[in-house]
Amino acid sequence: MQRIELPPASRLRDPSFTFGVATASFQVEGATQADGRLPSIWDAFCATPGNVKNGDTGMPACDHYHRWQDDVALIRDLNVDAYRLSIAWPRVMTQDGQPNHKGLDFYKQLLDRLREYDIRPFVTLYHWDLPQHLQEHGGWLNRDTAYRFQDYVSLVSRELGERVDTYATLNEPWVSAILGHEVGIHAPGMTDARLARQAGHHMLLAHGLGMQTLRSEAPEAQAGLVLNMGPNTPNSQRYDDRVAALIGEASMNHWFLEPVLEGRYPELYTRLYPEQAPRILPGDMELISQPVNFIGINYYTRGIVSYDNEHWVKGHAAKDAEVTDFGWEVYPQGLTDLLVDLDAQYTLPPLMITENGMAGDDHLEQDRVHDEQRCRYLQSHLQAVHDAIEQGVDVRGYFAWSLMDNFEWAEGYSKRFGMVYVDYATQQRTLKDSARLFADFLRQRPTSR
Ligand code: IFM
Repeated sequence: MQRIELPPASRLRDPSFTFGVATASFQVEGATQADGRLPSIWDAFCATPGNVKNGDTGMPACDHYHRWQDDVALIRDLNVDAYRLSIAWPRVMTQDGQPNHKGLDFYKQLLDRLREYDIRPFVTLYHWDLPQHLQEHGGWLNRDTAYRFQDYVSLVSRELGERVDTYATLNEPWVSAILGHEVGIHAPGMTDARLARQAGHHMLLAHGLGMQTLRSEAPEAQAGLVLNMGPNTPNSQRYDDRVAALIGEASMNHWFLEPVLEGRYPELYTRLYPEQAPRILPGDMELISQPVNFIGINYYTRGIVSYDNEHWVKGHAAKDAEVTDFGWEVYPQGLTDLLVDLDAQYTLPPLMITENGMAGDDHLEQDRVHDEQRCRYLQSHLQAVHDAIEQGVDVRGYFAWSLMDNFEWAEGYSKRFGMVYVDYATQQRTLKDSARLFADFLRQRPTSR
C-alpha cells in the first residue's frame, strides 16, 4: 500500500485531531529490578510456570528504560503529535508511600524530551502493574487499594507537574478485573466472577478518587479513563442469540461506562447476575461519575455471540473472516458501529481512540518488515473513525497500538503488535512498512504542524 487514503476534507486531516502511538510500562520498559523498582503483580504472575507463553517475563521487554532516548527519537520520526505511555507505580513509589526519585527521574527526562520534540504526552496512571506488596493485602479486592492509588496519583501529579497535559487514570479495567479475577489468564490469576466485579468496582472507585486528586493537584490537565470495548454481533437472527449479544455488551462495555457517565451499574446485568453485584458504599457512585474530559476507547475487534444455557453468553470466532495472528477478526465496521451506538445511547464527552492495532506474523527480511495486513488494518480503521465522525461522533484522536513490538501479557513475546519491529536478542528496532505508511500520512497532512 502506497499511502493512506482519506477524503480531502476529513476531520482526521485537521491539525486539531491528535495522532499518536501508544505503549505501556510493563510491556516495554524491562529493567524490572533497576533503581529500586518494586515487584509488580505481573512479575509475580510471570514467575509461575504455565502462566505466560514460553515462560516469558517482563525482562528484557524492549529495554526501553535504558533505550528511551533512541525510542523517543523514533517516535519523533513518525511525525506523531502525541505519545501515550504509562507510569509504573512500583517504579515511582516506595512500599511506605515515599517517592522513588530514581524512577521518577526516568519519567521526568522522558517527558522533557517529548516536550523538546513538541510531542504531547498522554499519561496512563495504571496499566496493570500493581505493586505486589498491595496484592499481598488483597490487591483490587481490598477497597484500601483504591485509596493507595489515590496516594500514588497525588505523588505523580505533584512530581511531574506541568510536564503532563493529559492523564488517563486506568487502562481497560475490564481486562484487569475480568481476565485477572474471573478468567484467570492475567495477573493475579483468580477465577471468581463475583470477586472480579468487586475488583472492578474498586478499580472504578480508584478512578473516581484519582480524578478528584487530579482536579485539585493538576487542575490544568485533561483527565479521563480508557476502556476497551467492542460491539457484539449475534451468531444468528434468533432472539436468544440477540439477547446474548446485548448481555455481553452490558457485561463488558456498559458495566464500565455507565457508572462513569451515569453513576450506576447496568440494571440489566445486575438483575441477571445479582450474585455478582459488588459491595458499594454510600458516595462511591458520585465519586465514580464525576465529569471527565474524555473517554479513551481501545478497539481491536467485535465479538460474535450466541446464547448458552449455562452462562447465557458464549463468544465465537467469526466464520471465514480475515483474522490477525491473534485469531481476532479484522472488522473495521465494528469501530464505526461501536462509536455511533455509544453516541446514541449516552451523552458522551469527547472520545479518543486510545488503542487500535493488530498482532502480525511479522518477519525481518533484509532490513524490512512487510506488514501488509497491518497497513490495510490501519487504512480501514482510520476510515472507520472518519465514518463515525461523519455520523456525528466527537472523536478527537487516534493512537496506534503499538509503537513497537512488546510483551503481550499471557502471550509473552510471541505476538507482535508494533509498527516498529524489535529484535529482542539485539534490541535492534526496524520500522515496519506500517510505520513508514503512518509517518508518511502524518507528514503529508495538508495542515500538519
Ligand atoms: O497489549 C494490549 C494492551 O496492553 C492493552 N490493550 C490491548 C493490547 C493488545 O492486546
